[in-house]
Amino acid sequence: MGYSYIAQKFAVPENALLRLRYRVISSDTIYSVATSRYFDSFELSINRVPWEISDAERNARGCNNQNSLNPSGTLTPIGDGLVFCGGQLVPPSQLPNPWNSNWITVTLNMAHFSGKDITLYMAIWSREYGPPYWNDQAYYNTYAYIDDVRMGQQP
Ligand SMILES: [Ca+2]
Repeated sequence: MGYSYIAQKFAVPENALLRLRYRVISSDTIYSVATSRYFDSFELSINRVPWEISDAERNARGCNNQNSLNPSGTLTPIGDGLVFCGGQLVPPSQLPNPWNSNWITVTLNMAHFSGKDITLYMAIWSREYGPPYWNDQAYYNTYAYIDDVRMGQQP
């Protein structure tokens, strides 16, 4: 229960592109529409530790919207904070729902951070709010793989 994360601080070159591959595996839901609560998520953030990210920020990033979860392609963060969420949105009545995102490649356009030292956080959350710890109560597991993290220059 709770979260775990990895983080690294590094200098961002001018006009850098940060590319990585990720794969989220979950039997739980990221969010319950009925209770407006978050459960299991994969979260990538810049310069903000996982425990300081608010649900309002998650909502703003579409973490409660299946169409915004598990993004691929290029994202362009324009400030500190949450960049995106991974996970699945499933009605609690359908849990457990074994699922995985397959490998997804995402590229972050880091132009906003050119020449700065930043810290990149990648976190997995498994939230609970009270017993019984099953169904929509965070019983089911979630984890993620990260691979091929690399930084390149825009052409
Ligand atoms: Ca869980």
